[in-house]
Amino acid sequence: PERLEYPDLDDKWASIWQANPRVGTPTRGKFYCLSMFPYPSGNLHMGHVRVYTISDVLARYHRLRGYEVLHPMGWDAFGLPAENAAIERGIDPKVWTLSNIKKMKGQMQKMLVSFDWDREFATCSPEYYKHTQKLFITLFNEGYAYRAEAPVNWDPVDQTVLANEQVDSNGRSWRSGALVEQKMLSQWFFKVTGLADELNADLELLKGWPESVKSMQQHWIGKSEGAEIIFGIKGSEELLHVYTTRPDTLLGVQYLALSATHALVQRTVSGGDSGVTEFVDKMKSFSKDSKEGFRLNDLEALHPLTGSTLPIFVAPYVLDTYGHGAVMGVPAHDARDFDFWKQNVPGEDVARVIIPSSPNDPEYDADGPYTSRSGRLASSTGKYSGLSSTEGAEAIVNDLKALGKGYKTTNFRIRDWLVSRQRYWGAPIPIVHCSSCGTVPVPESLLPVLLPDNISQSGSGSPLARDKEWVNVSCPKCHGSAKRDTDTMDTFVDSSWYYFRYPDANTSEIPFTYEETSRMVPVDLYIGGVEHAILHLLYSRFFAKFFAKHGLWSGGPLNGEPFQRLITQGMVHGKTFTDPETGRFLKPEEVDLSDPHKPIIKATQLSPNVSFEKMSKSKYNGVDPEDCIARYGADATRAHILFQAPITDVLEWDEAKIVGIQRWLGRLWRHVLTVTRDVKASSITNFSMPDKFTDAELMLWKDVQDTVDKTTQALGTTFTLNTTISNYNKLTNSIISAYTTSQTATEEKDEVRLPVLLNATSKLVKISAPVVPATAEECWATILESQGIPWSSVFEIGSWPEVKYVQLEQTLIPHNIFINGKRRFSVDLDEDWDQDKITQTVLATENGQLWLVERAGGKKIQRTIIPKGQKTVSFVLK
Ligand code: ANZ
Ligand code: ZN
Repeated sequence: PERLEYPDLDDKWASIWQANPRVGTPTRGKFYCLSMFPYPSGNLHMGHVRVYTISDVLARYHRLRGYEVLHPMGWDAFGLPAENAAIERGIDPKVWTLSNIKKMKGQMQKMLVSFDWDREFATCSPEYYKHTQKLFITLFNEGYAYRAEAPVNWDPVDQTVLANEQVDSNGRSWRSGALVEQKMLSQWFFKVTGLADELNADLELLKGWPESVKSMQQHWIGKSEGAEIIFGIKGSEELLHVYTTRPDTLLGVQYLALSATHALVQRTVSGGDSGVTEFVDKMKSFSKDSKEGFRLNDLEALHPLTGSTLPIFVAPYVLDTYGHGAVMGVPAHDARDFDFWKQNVPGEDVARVIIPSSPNDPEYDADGPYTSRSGRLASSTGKYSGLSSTEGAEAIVNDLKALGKGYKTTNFRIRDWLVSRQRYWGAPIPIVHCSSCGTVPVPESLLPVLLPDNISQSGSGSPLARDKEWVNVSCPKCHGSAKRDTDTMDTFVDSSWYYFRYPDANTSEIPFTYEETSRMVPVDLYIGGVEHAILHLLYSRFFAKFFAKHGLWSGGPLNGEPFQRLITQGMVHGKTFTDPETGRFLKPEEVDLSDPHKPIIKATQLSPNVSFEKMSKSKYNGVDPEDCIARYGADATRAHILFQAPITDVLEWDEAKIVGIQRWLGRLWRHVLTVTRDVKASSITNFSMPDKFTDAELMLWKDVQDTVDKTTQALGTTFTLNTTISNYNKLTNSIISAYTTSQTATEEKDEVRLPVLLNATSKLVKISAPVVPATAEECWATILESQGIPWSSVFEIGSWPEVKYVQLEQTLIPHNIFINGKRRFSVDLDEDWDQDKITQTVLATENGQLWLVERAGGKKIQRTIIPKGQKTVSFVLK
């Protein structure tokens, strides 16, 4: 056809690909290309289109390059929205989820994404969650899963536990509107802290991760080196442990502060001290920055070195989840402690124990705390006087250690992972509670613990607890009557190990085999949203490291790290029209877009304000990928998405600009038609390259090689996918113009012979194929057919062109040499050489010596001008 019709062409090739296995044999090793699997919400959005386009282009490229590519897709299919749909619309979560998956899979196929569908799975299928449960039991057996009391959001009206997302910003239930309470429940935790040190240290191995993501992980883990110091309590045997990063300030401690949940405070409360009780109650509404405090009047702490007595406070700024929930207060050297002291003990002195090392330390402030670590210990510290902070800390900790009152230690901000959810749509925790045997894991042979069907969506407590038949079981150990655990697992558990499943997606007995996993993991390239920069990646790293430690896989070259290289793609923003008079967001149908560069508000004939913002229903700026593909085809949509921005930047989706891509595809196709018609009309049977190129052929050859080289870099190394589209465009233009010039050439040197033209055209088609697969296949098929070669796919594994400049290097092009504006002589030069090499070569010729030295009259080369593609060199002598 003269014109390619989209999306018909997409459908044509999608079905041919489906019917034909991939051809070719990998020669280069494996490439595991993974994009984060989606939650099956029901519809792909532009963000999905962007990630899957990126991963598909890179997967297709690596196959062409000869890698064994794993490019799988699945569904993160458990979670709250399915349950909400069930509650609100009475649809079975399973039915809702599966129909969403079907729809989204269809949309992905319309995008022409080449996923390995034979490895697809949904985390909500029993074949998958059986293994999630098995891994839970492995963690449990190794001491990495344990039960402890933790608070949950409790809706007192519905008598049910709420997820954080179900509590609004006023602390009310989304459903009943009741004020949500905190209630303590016994729940399951994974011991992430057990691997915190490695999770922190091994960030260093992740050279292919964005620095920003690594630093977010590092901050979340929050490793801190310090000391544990033990204070006494006057008149009691009891001890108070505090964690500090500044033992060097120990002699400046003026008080201790405790969190409300600290055992000592709790005891004072139960002892009936109404003052504390009232304060602790009030504290719930204080912010963490508040410097309020309440002094425990009956108690005094004893300093471990001096034995002096110190007041003890309850204070909201002390976190109950960090260290021991206790702080040694050093007003002189900590900003929070300083403020607290000024507010709660006004008029009292501040004991400075660290002084600046140099008199004009800019950090020193005579009226505030001195928090620098580069000072030294003041004379008031006696034997420690004059030591630097580091030396002082060490000396003090050593002395404490000798006294049994302290030691060096490391602390982490990260907490263990609470995985229990009191929800229905998740993997049931495979545990049975027996009154005689305690906590008993369900034996492997009885997995999966299936989710019961037809759970009533209303009623109190955990949904699973409502099904008495399901709950009551016999104990796997003693066969007495026992009860199932009625919690399900956090969906982050499902997504923390899914990429281990793909290499072996059809093994049914075990989650994954050691051999195949160790061969394929780590993932070579992981692409996904930056919103997963912390939890998902951290939990995944925890699982991968745990698996490596327990011999489930080799751990690979990065000490059990699962993801070698990580790309976080930017957001897609939508074109947003606002009424300049009212500031109202305008619906697309309110704007006349017949001139895409000059939109007009239909009602007022004014120009709307145009901006790009996060897509949302209220701004009427959303784009439906399915619409877009139906209108422009998958190729143009994919190319447009890549072309508009570097992959990590925000992408401003402006459909008006897609015509640029359409024009390119049109030009490419028309050119292929022209060349192949010439091929058919010619009598040539041998299309191999000639021994010697004409000048025009040489130029074209070089352009092709340059573009292959740049594309290889962009798709294989730098992932600068936006640059490839303009390179394809430029090469298309060069080829077309070489062809046109050749048609009217009068001299042999301007001719481009058909075999060379065909070769250049095929290479262009080949290197564009990862981005515009349907168009490339159509062009490729047409090229093969014109030569009478039977069809085979453009995507043959390993068929990416190698860069070959050989022919070019043998032949230099004559360049006219101008000196101060006059043409003097000519030298054969390579255009690729840099200015230095060109100058040296010219100078080395007889003419060069004559004109640039002997006849230069003592003048020197001031400037050298080498205009691209004009075969001239101009020297300016002065
Ligand atoms: C005395 C001191 C003196 C401190 C000084 C700092 C400066 P990072 O670095 O984040 O680990 N701290 C300890 N437990 C706390 C808790 N539960 N809630 C709030 N703060 C707590 O922080 C360690 C520092 O945070 C510790 O060092 C302690 O204050 C405080 F000039 O001890 B420091
Ligand atoms: Zn039992």
